[in-house]
Amino acid sequence: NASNAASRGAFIVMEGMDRAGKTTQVGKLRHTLEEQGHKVKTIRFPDRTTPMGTMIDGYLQSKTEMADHAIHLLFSANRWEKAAWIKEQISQGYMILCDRYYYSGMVYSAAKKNPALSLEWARTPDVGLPRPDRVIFLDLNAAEAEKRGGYGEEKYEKREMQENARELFLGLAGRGEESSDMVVIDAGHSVEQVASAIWDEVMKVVKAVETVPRRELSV
Ligand code: Z5A
Repeated sequence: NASNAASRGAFIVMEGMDRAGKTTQVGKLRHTLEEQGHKVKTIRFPDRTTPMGTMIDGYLQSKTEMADHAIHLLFSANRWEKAAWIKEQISQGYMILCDRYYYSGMVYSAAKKNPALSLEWARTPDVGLPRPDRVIFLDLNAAEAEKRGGYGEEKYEKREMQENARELFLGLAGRGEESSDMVVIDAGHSVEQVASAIWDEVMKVVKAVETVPRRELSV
């Protein structure tokens, strides 16, 4: 109802490629929002601290093997573990800044090009999760990302996987709910320039949530 909508926080997701600056920008955005008097909490996926997160961490570090569908469902379950918490914080008026969410879930699994694991299949287990008020996709090509320190040792940190994932991310701009939720920001500029472009978007959302109720992801 309108009174709940008036006091709720916004749910803002930062998405992007490896090294695009998601963590850096979540930190800066938190600072700016807090300076303006907002209550803020941050969260990141995968959340490697939970039992499911521990299994995901083992997989990403190539310590364990898992079927593509099984690891996909674990990433989704890891979000479901936090769904009630996210709803609760938003209803208490907290701005939630989330470093990666179901967009990464869809895109990295589909980027494996397993014919039995389409983008649409990959989205299904996340239906019903809290829907973001805005998803900021920090766009950076693989060559630029590599200049920021080269890839590490984790499973998906390979040029081909990153390029497939980027193409799929950009394609989400034309897909259903994602097309209205996602905004693409060029992450190839200075930290300050990117932060300023993000703030322009977030300002609009902070205003909009005063009248728009929280929603869930639908099919
Ligand atoms: N994954 C999945 O498959 N399914 C899922 O459902 C989910 C995730 C949720 C681990 O993610 C993997 O999980 C990931 C997707 C998959 N695999 N890949 N690739 P993660 O979030 O734990 O790891 P990450 O994305 O690789 O984090 P990251 O490398 O830390 O990236 P970042 O947060 O975007 O970047 P950063 O730490 O802010 O910055 C990286 C460096 O660049 C750092 O030295 C900064 O100082 C520098 N930087 C930042 N901004 C700039 C600018 N503007 N200019 C120059 N340098 C900059």
